[in-house]
Amino acid sequence: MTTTSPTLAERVLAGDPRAIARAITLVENEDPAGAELVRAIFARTGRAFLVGMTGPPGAGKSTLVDRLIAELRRQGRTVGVVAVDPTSPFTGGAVLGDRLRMQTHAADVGVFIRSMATRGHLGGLARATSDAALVLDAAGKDVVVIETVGVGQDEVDIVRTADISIVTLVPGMGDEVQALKAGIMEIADIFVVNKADREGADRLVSAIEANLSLQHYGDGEWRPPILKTTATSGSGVSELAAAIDAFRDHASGRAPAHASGARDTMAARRRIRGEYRLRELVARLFMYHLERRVLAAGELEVMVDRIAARELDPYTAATDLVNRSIQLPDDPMTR
Ligand SMILES: Nc1nc2c(ncn2[C@@H]2O[C@H](COP(=O)(O)OP(=O)(O)OP(=O)(O)O)[C@@H](O)[C@H]2O)c(=O)[nH]1
Ligand SMILES: [Mg+2]
Repeated sequence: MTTTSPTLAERVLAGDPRAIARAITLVENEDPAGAELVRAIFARTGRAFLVGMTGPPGAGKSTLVDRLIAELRRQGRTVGVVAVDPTSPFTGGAVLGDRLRMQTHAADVGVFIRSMATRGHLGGLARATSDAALVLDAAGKDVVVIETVGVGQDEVDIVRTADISIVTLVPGMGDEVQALKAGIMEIADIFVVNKADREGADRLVSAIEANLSLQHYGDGEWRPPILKTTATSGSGVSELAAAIDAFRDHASGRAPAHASGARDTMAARRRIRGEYRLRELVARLFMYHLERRVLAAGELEVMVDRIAARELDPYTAATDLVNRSIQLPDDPMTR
């Protein structure tokens, strides 16, 4: 038996909280050691159920997640949380807010909570949250919750990150709900109307319902339920946990009358996710290769300037870059 100390990957797999924290920092910083770590743990992932929680700023997502953690813990399940906070690079406040809001679970070894800043880089965010979720999955967390503020593309990103997408809305936007972006209607597996203690919750439920009734749901297809919650009191949270499980059973084909090959199966989603990550990574590695091995220093910037000045069109520029990287006689990618 060797006496070498366990590697970071081994410590993550053993569920060591300090190793989990370190590993997430590595992937968040796009450190090469983070890529190394993902390689080492990847085969041991895929067991956790990934829950995406999205919605407008201040909808009560973190408060709801805090209650959901309590419910899942009561059922004996371990939980990891990645809370993404796009405002923190500017204010630094909300990350702390997330910690405080979910602090109830700080002493519980069955719970690991991590806030992440987006640094205004959406592609990086999707990658970092996916990798952080992988770390928590490898560490043995049964459920991994990913909280993101819904702003534009983020809703699409969460579909690429999670097994289920929960869209949290609040009363007060009821009248505008018909203007809800089609994107949100399409990605939601469960609608949550939080702050149900406030005036207008039922109106919002009706508005979402009206919107859903315009969609066509095939035989055995999942129709997103609309749940009312009051995160501050915990009301409706056990129903939310039950709805998550019902979706999971449905998506993993355990529920009856489910059409195979449907878009809402977990396997189909995970496959799409894998493809997206592969394509995204290849694009990133290719750019990395171009910038480091093909182009002279500053050459890309010059191209960008010329495009901005309308001297060069982006199609010609991109084709030129691809051709040059392929035609290099000593191309390190093809050696
Ligand atoms: N009245 C009422 N207030 C709530 C409810 N849920 C959350 N809040 C309050 O709403 C505020 C925002 O809650 P958060 O949980 O931080 O909301 P969030 O969606 O995570 O916010 P961001 O992450 O900053 O987008 C807090 O002051 C909560 O106490 C609710 O059900 N009813
Ligand atoms: Mg929050």
